Amino acid sequence: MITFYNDRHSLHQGRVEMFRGELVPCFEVAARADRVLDELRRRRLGAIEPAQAFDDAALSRIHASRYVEFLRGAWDEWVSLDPANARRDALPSVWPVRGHRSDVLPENFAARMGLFSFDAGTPLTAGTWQAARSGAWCALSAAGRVLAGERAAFALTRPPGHHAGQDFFGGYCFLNNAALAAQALRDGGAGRVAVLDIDYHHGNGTQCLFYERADVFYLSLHGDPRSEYPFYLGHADETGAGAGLGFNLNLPLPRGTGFAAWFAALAQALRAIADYRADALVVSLGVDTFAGDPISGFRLQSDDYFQVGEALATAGLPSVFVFEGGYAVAAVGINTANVLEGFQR
Ligand code: SP5
Ligand code: ZN
Repeated sequence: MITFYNDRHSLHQGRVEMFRGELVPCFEVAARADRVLDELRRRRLGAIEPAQAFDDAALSRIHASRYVEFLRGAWDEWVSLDPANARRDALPSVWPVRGHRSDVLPENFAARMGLFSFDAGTPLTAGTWQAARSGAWCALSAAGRVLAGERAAFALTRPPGHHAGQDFFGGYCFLNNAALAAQALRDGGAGRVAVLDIDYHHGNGTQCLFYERADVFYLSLHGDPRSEYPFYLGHADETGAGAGLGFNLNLPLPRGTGFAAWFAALAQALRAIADYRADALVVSLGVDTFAGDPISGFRLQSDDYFQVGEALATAGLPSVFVFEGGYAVAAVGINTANVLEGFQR
């Protein structure tokens, strides 16, 4: 399988995220992508290429222009507030809630940070924009290669994407790489695209983007949002709206779920994709379902991921894999490569 590797990912280096009233070291670190790259090379799983470049208009198929503009200039604005900010991550600390206005763009930088985000766990750093943009290019390049006839392609990038929405960042995500890939597949001629999200966390950004659309079916297996991040979306009764009614499937699972129950839910999602008669598949490939993940609660073992890949291949669809979460750094390369190797068996 061809991999598009984001060779600028390490320009995004968060120092700290807010957790229980404290700033703690980031879980989403550059070594994650490095370990996956190492493992793909070691196993010779296929060609590894850098992305081709796209202009920012390509991002506007998914993201709001004022959000893209904000991200592009955010770091310089942050440093212009105080030169000492160059040594600090930018984190939001104020947000609009129900009844507040989002139509008036605040002049104040902190107020705009909050308008365009939903948590204080997602630091914006000096190279965040460059890294995220070049990651989006990986997803677009992978979609392009699949449209050109490749069976499958992998976008190996960080920061991840599935929590990012049309105009918000959060959950370590800024640009929604999987959504960009899905839209590129649609724009390139795929009539119906399924986005299957197997990250531990519900992809609230992706769900929001496609909730009222019938041409992109979002399906997700994740920790039950009643107790797990991102909390406010991902329940089983969210089935789509308007033209998209019936084209959103959430399969929340309790913390502690092991492989057998998780795999049964995967089989259910794959049956729904077959019934939908999708033309192409995007997989939001998070491996934070691993038993050793430091921030998650499922119990998958490294060898289980081979079967995950084999099951995904049974869909028989042109497929774009997009790297999402997975924070057990020592195992993230093995687990991710096991999925891709299983897919190719
Ligand atoms: C892409 C992705 O997987 N994003 C996940 C974002 C999760 N952010 C909240 C993390 C909460 C950290 N909890 C620490 C528990 C330490 N025992
Ligand atoms: Zn996750």
